[in-house]
Amino acid sequence: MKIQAENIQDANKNLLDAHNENFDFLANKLTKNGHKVEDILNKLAEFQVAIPSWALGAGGTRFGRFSFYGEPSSLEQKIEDVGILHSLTQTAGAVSLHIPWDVPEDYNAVKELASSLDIKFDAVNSNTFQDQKDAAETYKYGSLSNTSQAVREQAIQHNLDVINIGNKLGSKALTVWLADGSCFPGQNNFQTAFQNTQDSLKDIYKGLPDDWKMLVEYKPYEPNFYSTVIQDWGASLMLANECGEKAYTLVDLGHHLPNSNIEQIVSILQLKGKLGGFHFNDSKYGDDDLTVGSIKPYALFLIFNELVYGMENNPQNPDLAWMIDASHNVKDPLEDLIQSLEAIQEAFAKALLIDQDELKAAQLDNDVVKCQEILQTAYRTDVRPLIEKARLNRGGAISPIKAYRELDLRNHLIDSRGKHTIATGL
Ligand code: PSV
Ligand code: MN
Repeated sequence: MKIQAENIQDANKNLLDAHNENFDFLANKLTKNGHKVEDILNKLAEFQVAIPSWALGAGGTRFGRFSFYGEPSSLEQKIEDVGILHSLTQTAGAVSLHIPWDVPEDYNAVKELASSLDIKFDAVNSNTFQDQKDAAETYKYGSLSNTSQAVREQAIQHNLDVINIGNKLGSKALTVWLADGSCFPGQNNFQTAFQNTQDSLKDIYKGLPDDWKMLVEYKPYEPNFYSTVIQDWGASLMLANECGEKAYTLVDLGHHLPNSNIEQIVSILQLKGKLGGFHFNDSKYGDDDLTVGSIKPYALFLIFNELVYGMENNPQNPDLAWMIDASHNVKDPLEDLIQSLEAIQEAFAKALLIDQDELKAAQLDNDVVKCQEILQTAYRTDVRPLIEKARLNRGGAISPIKAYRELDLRNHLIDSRGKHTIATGL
């Protein structure tokens, strides 16, 4: 299903006058305060976030899964869903595939479909956290860290296969997230597990094409509840450094213990040129996989402040692979993703309003109050008209959620796909 430009224009009609009024008011105010509104709009338009192929269906929890029906049951349908998101928001111009959930059957057809919807293939994700049908070895006690060489070899080969699949689609990065760890003290030798992981990653790295990156994701707990082999950014950075210059750390917002200072982590990684990717979500307690910005929008803004600083001041750090990484059980996945995209754009736009020179001067003066005022003045600005304008300029919806509902898109998907389809994924 493809949304026509006229459908979006129709949905925009009733909102256009109010949008123009709000935008003019904000643009005047920002211009008077020395901001370059056109530059901000361009940066917002350029900022594209990958949608993970597994997030288009109901993710659920281990206690249950409640579908919104009409879920995509093939990779093509998943790409069509990303197409819907991208048409409405103009921000979801990439998809991040999880293998083996989404191995293409017809590469050319999949590539053509994606390019017709203006969607690129971002990082490909390997999966050694689940056993695959007919696999010779089990990952029950770990994959790249396993004490068995045969298991490690199977997991290494899987990652090489994923690189191969990504290569055929035009991806340029492999994300490795390991569930490896232990549930009970004494179960694992920490050093052996870490060393095995290091050696396995090096073997994968050898198969990485020259223009690719390897992104090493960390997570403190879950599914293992006592220890995780790559539990934090320090472990990830050590592994990346050992592998080589094409290996980077990937930060997932939800993969921190409560109250961790994530903005400081991303800042230092960028200084060292080692931040490769970022997964967006939100959480109240742990890796709760909630809609971006739904719990701690100020923390997200502070993270974006550092990301923007890094993007402007750290040429040693590469462009980042951005991806939403959240699960859905009580919301329509597409609506949830729209809300996440909106929250990301909002935090980004607010961070762009921070006058970095003024902040630097206040920091040099040790004017702590002024520093806080500068950040919070930006944070308190209602930037939604800017985001609307950036979308509108590219043919998107003023309000993607309203348009999605007005166009009755979920029901159209149910009509064309059926009610009880199930998307592969978690
Ligand atoms: C693990 O919790 C994770 O954040 C990794 O990025 C996975 O690829 C994704 O979620 C889906 O399991
Ligand atoms: Mn993640």
